[in-house]
Amino acid sequence: KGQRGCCLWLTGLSGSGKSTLANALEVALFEQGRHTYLLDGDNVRHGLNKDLGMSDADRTENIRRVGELSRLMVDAGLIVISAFISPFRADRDAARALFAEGEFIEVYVNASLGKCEQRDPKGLYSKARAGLIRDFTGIDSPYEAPERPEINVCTDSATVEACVAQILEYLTARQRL
Ligand code: GGZ
Repeated sequence: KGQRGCCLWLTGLSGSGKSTLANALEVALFEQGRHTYLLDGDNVRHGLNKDLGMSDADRTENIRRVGELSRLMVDAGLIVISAFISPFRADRDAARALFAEGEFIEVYVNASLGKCEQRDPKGLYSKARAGLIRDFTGIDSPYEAPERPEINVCTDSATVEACVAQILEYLTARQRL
């Protein structure tokens, strides 16, 4: 029962905690005996999408391909965790449209720009502020926050463990675990 695939789509600013949460979530799901796959910029932008940059059009194409790839992996029965900034609402909605009802679970990794910039784990915000990186999300490229995400995790205030628990509870309540 419940061994169906689904796509947990993590959207949020750079430094919001998508990767940290995605990794912790993968461990928790593994402990539940579920087969998962984590898609993120690190394994997609160096291979499948290495022809794409950070322009609006390239981000749209990045998300379109990742949506299609997630769809195929969910067909194979996996729980796919797709962790991309995915700044445009229309692109996330187009990915959602590839899935059956309940299969696409939008998780807003909700952290204020101020906190993300404070953390700046890779020093990218300071480079963007200095004009060394252009089209940086939140600085000179937009982020359209989800209006009705299935799950909203506040990584400003909640621990990683609490955010993982919140997502597992959602999956359990929807009989996805
Ligand atoms: C935003 C950028 C940029 C620009 C490089 N804007 O936090 P990170 O470092 O590790 O992850 C970010 C990643 C963004 O790739 P995505 O595929 O998630 O973006 S999108 O969904 O918009 O297609 C960030 C780094 O790449 N990075 N330049 N200009 N983030």
